[in-house]
Amino acid sequence: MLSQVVELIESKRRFAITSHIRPDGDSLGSSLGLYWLLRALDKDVEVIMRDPVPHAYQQLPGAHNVRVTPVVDPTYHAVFVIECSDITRPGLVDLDKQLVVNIDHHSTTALFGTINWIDSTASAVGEMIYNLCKATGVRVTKEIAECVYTALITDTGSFHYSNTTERTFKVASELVRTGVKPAKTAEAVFASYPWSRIELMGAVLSTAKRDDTGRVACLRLSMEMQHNANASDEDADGFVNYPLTVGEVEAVALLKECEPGMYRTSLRSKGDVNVAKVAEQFGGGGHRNAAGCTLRGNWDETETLIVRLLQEAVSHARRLREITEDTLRTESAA
Ligand SMILES: [Mn+2]
Repeated sequence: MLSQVVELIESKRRFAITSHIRPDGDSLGSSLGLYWLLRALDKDVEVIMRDPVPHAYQQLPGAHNVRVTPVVDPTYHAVFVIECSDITRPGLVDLDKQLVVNIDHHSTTALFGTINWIDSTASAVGEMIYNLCKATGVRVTKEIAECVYTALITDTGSFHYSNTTERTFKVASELVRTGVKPAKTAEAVFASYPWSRIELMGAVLSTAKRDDTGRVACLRLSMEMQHNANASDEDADGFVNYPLTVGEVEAVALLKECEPGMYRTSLRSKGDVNVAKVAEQFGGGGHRNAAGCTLRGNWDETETLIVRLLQEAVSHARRLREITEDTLRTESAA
């Protein structure tokens, strides 16, 4: 919990920070935000990642200091692991030999750390890093603010998703007061794509299909499409959200072929439709409205299966809604 993290920071001095493979806005924004926080306390600290910083986040303060390595150096007092579901997610050899501090806002995380600070009410780990500034008495500098703000806008979909709360806006407001320029940061993050993304988007969106109800949609991304577009893995980030921009669509799956017969599957939904429950059936996890898992089989049978499970999730949410409405009607009639 938070008090243990504060105590550890106060009592030790040599730290590393890491996050999952293919780091995103929250993992990098939070890691670098924590980096600047620890620097402000005169600690020895470095950010280590297995994968390089994607283009969209290279403007973050400290991004050029991220050390890309597949192995953890054995001389740290503790390693902070940011938003990882388990200890293998950073993809770092010998991480399990370190004193690990697990910091996450996903309630599905395994409690793999010696210290586990999990806050599922936080919109992003970035929000937790902001709270850590307050708890350690570190002033929120412009560097910290830019890192945390990037974490917030990426994990909340620019304040669109259901994890956006009053507190998210309060934190964002203070970050802007500290000197963050929202338009400039948004442009750096969201208008930095290569053309290969447009080509890949065309191929992926051409596979879009809806079920008979119009409430469940599915997209495919094959290895061949990725190869033809000369696209990187991160080029497809966010594609899964496009079908949700259609009013009736309540749940979406994007099947990404990572080897023949194996699909890294992203699930998204609106409102009460719980896709984390669907992902968990296949050893995956996430939030109610955003989750992921790995599926195996041929394209058609895998798509049929996931569409059926999403249809069930949509019907389940509808039934719950009807029961609640009935109860409310009965209560108001009584
Ligand atoms: Mn996150």
